[in-house]
Amino acid sequence: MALLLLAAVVVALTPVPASAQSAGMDRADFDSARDSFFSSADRNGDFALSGAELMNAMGATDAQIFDGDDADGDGLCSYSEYLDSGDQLFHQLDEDGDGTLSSQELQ
Ligand SMILES: [Ca+2]
Ligand SMILES: [Ca+2]
Repeated sequence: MALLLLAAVVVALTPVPASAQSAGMDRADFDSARDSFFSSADRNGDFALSGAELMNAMGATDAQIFDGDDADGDGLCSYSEYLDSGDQLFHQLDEDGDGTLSSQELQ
């Protein structure tokens, strides 16, 4: 499960104007949302997210890096692992495969 990415998408949707939200989110919106989540979460700038950085970013008291976000099992979600799990998440969410996440698909 790419819960990390799902959280990023939800966070990114919050400031979107109602009109854009009802139209959904295309791949470019999704990519920019996940990039901005990653750069704000990566406090030490090593292009990898640790459990502690995730806790900060998600405002959680307990957070783990999930298997889907840490493919090589080193305990860090690197930027390339983050991108891979983002690709999987996008395809999972895009149920009709039109390349856009509608507001229904995001719920
Ligand atoms: Ca890793
Ligand atoms: Ca779609």
